[in-house]
Amino acid sequence: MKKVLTYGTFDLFHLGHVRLLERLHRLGDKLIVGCSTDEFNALKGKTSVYTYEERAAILRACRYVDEVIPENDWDQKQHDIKKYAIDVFAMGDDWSGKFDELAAFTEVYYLPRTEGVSTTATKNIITNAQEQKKLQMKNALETLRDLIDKS
Ligand code: C2G
Repeated sequence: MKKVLTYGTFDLFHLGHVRLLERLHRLGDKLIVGCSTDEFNALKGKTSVYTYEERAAILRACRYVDEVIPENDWDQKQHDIKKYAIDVFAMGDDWSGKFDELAAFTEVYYLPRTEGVSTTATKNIITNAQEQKKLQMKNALETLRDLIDKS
């Protein structure tokens, strides 16, 4: 059984995550995903909308994921590769070259990211929609105020 390992925050699960996990799933027979804990996210300088439990549950619901483990720190990869007898470690290529030292223990790949989608972009879409709504409400109130002044 060929086992594949990857890590990430996977907040606001989107098509970029799905496409990566699908390709990783195709690289072997079992895909294990190290999901960054909330504490490790803080170390990465990231805050996520969904908690670790929520992000891990969403990952477990993904057809391409066989097991989810917590990612607590930068240094657990080598240990996990041995513990789970990993054959392939892979990440999106925004990490290209960052984990080459793991080639001493397993195959290492960096797969092209899916362009045009990201957790940050998803957050911006929601923020922009909220700003748009506020503007519409403000305009409606001004129109109403004008009507009242004229009546
Ligand atoms: N990804 C992708 N395409 C996107 C967005 C993300 O292929 N449009 C990939 C990233 O390259 C990464 C994975 O999806 O391999 C998870 O991305 P993040 O949740 O942003 O994880 P990250 O913060 O990169 O954490 O120790 C490794 C870190 O935990 C990786």
